[in-house]
Amino acid sequence: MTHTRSIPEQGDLFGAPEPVAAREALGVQACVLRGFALPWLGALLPALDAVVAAAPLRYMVTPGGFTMSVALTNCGALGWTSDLHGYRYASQDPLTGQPWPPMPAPFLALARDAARLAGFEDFEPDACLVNRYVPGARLSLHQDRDERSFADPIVSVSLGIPAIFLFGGLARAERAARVPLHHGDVVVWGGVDRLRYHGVAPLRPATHPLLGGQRINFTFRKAG
Ligand code: MD3
Ligand code: FE
Repeated sequence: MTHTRSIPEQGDLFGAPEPVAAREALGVQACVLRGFALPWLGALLPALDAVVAAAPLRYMVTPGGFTMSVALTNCGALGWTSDLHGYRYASQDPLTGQPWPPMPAPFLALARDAARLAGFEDFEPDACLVNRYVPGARLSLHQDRDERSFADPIVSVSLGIPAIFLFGGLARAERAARVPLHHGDVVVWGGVDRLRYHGVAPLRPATHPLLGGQRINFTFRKAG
């Protein structure tokens, strides 16, 4: 893949091409699409309510015996889970014994659209992890390595109160950049940036007019 992809454009009334979203580079193959999810909110929020009604947000335990400060659930064919035995993707929700709720159509459409804009055609996510942060919740630096292949990108959608995303390097010790993420921002990572260490700094108390005192993050992956 080249590193100078053309930005998809759409003409305005006067024929001048206009970028469809502000694309901010985070790395060679990582970028933030500021506000990209905002036009989708009317479809995303009711679909999120349906997912959480079928598969409630819950606090999982890590293999090290710590309870995560981030509550999570999943939709799609596969869902990420953690317990004392380890991390893995599973087709059933361990809490209900049922399959995870299906990935809502607007979730999938948004993820594919964002991936394409970032230069990754034909992204077919089969897993959407839903993370919920309240003030004080955090995600320590880690790599996403539980997927079968690292060839596909990861798309993340931020909603609600802001967070500082920590974007490190391929070694844990590398100093992480701090990237503020706001309601509606979408981030896409792939290729050479796929295995970079990343995390989320402890959330500061805040209130969002639609979502109250919480941040919701969707992470789309091809896990299987
Ligand atoms: C950077 N979640 O669930 S998604 C996670 O905001 C996770 O809830 C974060 O990290 C959140 O695993 C951010 C971001 C993400 C995902 C994969 C990446 C960032 C990445 C892979 C490489 C580099
Ligand atoms: Fe991660």
